[in-house]
Amino acid sequence: MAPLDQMTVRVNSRKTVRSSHDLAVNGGEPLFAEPLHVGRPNIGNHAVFLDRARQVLESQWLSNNGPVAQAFEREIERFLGVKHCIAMCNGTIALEIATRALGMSGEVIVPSYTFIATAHALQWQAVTPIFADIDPVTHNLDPMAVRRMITPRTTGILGVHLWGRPAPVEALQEIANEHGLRLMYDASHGFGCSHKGQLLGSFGDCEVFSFHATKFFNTFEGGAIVTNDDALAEKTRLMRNFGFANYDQVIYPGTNGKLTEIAAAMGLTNLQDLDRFVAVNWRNYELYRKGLSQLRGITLLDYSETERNNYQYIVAQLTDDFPVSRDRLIEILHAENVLARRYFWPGCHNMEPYHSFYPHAGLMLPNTKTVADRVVVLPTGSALNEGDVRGVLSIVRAVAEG
Ligand code: T4K
Repeated sequence: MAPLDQMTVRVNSRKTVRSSHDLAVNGGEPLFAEPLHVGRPNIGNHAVFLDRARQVLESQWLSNNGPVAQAFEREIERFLGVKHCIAMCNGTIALEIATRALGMSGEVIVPSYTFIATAHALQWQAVTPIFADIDPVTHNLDPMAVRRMITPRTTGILGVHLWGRPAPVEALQEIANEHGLRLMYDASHGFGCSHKGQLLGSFGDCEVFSFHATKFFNTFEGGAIVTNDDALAEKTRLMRNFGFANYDQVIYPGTNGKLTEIAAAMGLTNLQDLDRFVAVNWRNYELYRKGLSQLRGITLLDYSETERNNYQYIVAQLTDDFPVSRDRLIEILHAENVLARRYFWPGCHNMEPYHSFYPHAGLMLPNTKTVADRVVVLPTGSALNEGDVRGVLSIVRAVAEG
């Protein structure tokens, strides 16, 4: 097989990209006939899912912690090696319920460089998100920055395992212990990823997953709180179901965070295909890694070779010697039907209502700005084949080589 940089890509049979002259942004048709998305769902065996869906329909039991949702929870507990999984209708509600169940109030320290739901979940619980800066290498919370943001009103830390790479769990636990803070993790990106050999899910007081369609592992929409704390598990189960303690007795102002049976059926099905999803993501990641390593001005965020990873995000970063700006690269890729994303630009602190609340928050977040201005997330997942990845690389190479 020809080395990557010598391959001619024919994704759209009428077009190849060998140099910047071939780019659609300069006129002409896109390399890809159909859009390549960041976030195309990984979907397990259709026949297996349809069989489960038929059983759900025949059972006439569709929701309210039904047998499929319960089976799904037990499978997640087994897979993650955690005592309790409380499945939810999505990751955002799971974050809100966890925030409330942990008794977080006042201020909670959180990265600004994350999906907006992390901050919004706190805000919806009338908790003020206080944005701390990240480490520019790991993209995760910088423990020193967390320390700087602690005030007498701080009650907790909400860390994020961004891109599925573990937050600095030991350092954050130390800070939490020192200051008597609650510690939870937004593990939305981290399903199937490990830290020192232990799958994410057991760190802090609890961890929260998103099983949204665009995640490595999905239940259409869904999420979960996972914890080893029996009392917290009981409390969050209560909160998930309106505060019903039993058939007709309500003991808490709960909400509705339940996962449907059909969503759980999707989850059970996709769990059976996790290894395949990882294998495809890893193949794509390796192709991107090799292809981008040959180019000037662009690097790929790497995943530890000694840990388990889901390789869900292909995170490229531009350096100053890349010939065009990050936004121009995105424009060029979009013209070729490669819908690359600038996650998580411009940082939560620059979005509303946070920007109006703290217009000067950016002064404490220099690394957040640097990283948010340089990142380009490229498509991957089971919807892409090798030729697609090579096609994306041919575009980036044409831009990099001018
Ligand atoms: N915390 C973190 C750190 C998160 O990343 C997220 C979610 C949450 C919390 C909240 O969890 P959930 O409440 O969502 O369970 C997407 C997702 O909607 C969002 O779930 C995710 N993070 C975020 C990182 O990405 P958008 O607005 O950037 O993209 P979206 O949803 O428009 O989808 C991207 C592309 O994927 C689409 O243009 C097309 C494709 N797509 C999408 C869907 C839904 C498909 O091909 N099929 C589909 O079914 O937010």
